Amino acid sequence: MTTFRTIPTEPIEGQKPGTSGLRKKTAVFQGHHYLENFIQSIWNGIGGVQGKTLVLGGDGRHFNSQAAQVVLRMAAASGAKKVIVGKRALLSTPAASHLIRKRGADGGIILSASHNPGGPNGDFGVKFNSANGGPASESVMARIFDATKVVSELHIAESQDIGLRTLDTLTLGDMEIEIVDPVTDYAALMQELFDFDAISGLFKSGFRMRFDAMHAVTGPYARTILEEILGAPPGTVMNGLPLPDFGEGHPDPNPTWAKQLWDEMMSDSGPDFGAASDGDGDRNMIVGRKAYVSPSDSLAVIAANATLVPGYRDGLKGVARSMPTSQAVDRVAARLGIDCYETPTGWKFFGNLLDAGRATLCGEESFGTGSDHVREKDGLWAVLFWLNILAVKGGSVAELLDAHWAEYGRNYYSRHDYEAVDAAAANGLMDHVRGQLASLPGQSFGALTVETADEFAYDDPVDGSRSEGQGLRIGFAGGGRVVLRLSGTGTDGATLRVYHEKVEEDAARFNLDPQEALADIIAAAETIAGIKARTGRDAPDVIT
Ligand code: G16
Repeated sequence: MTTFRTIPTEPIEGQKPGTSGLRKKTAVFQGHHYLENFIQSIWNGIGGVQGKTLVLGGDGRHFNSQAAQVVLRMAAASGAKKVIVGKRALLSTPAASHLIRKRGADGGIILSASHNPGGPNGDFGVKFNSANGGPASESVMARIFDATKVVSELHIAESQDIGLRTLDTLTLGDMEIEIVDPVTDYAALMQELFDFDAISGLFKSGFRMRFDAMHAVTGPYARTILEEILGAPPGTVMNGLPLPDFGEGHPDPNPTWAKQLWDEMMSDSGPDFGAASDGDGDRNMIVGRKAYVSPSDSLAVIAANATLVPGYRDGLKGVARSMPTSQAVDRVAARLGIDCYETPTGWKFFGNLLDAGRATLCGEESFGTGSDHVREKDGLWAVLFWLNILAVKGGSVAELLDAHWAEYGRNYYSRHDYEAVDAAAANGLMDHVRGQLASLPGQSFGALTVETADEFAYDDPVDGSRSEGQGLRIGFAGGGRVVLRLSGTGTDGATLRVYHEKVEEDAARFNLDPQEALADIIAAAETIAGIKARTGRDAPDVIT
């Protein structure tokens, strides 16, 4: 017999969701009523969960299991009909999105702080996804935030251990809990979209790959799909065991944090293909032997070759990219004669375009790529897309990139991150640049002349909503750009992101180091923003 309790509570300040849900230090989430207040506010903000079916899972980081128990006890106490939960409370973000859609659920809770470090001293996070399987829209998140400011009581079932270790169907009060294998449905979806015979053939021919799961949630997915189903040799997946602290690593798939993979790929005897995914499995990094593929180029290559892949054989309805993402995909869209949408940073902005059938592929410079198969970015999906293209076309990653640039030109691109900067200094820097926007056009910085300067605002073409303050952008004659924005996912001070892009049409200059190719754009950004003086940093913490 389950007992339900109503407990008085007080609003807790600062529960404002960022780019992707609420992210805080794990210890903050473990504080008195912190998690409970936020979950209750989700229920209150979405009009309750009475009679609803939800999906629940997380990336396995420290506090994942305990938090999942709290969510289940609070869903039951508020009258939810059913929760479908991954075994051991694990689900990658794209797998959760798929499950919400496949089962026609009303939404889902994903316990993850994505690529942020985990463990008792790391970060924890809670995301709420809507019935379309995607991150809840800005307006829903605003209602949830409003609810955090007035929450006064918590409804929760009495503490108990709800075993999530075996596939089973349980009840908690009147609520059904269905425990599912986290991998099965997702693997079946991948099998529908990609030519698994061609990819197996590639592995049989001796093609060597390394996939770095970074001790995060994609380990079991990658082992099942790459090694068991597609026949890649055992050991193809490295760091495949999910650990609560990600092996003390930073589960962010980029050249800095996936260093072990990076070093292997940059050696003469490296594997043919390398890839990595993040904490919750929605990001990806693609790298060939001595050939790094920037996320923006990856999106462009996928778009240009999409019809080689069974799930996309009929062509693309349109593509979308976040504003700071390079314009390489725009060139492909122009050639294909399809629309290309420019949205603010945050996967939630793609949802309407995907639902309305205006875009098939979406991507972000922050190592996110995906399509209308789910409503989240999808790390392993991108890896399989590349494998499928390579299996059909033959050749190496470097050759594929060279051929792409030869056809479309190259958009050199690099993002510089300054992490944990003093928040007042970071805001001061943004204000300083904002103050110059009106006077920048016409000014020259070395050989570069500013043509446009503004603060990006997005008018959603589907629902007409407007999102302002989405990044400062400065455009130079010839197509180069600098974009500056503050991250909405960090938990320490402020993270300044400076994005640089330059268009190169001269084939003799397609193989430069991006930092060298972008040197004049980087210098102009420094002159305009005074980054070193204002952040007190000599160099970025992370360059991607
Ligand atoms: C989240 C969002 C992405 C966004 C990224 C970086 O990714 O889902 O859409 O591009 O954060 O955001 P910011 O620049 O504000 O830090 P993830 O993988 O962390 O969920």
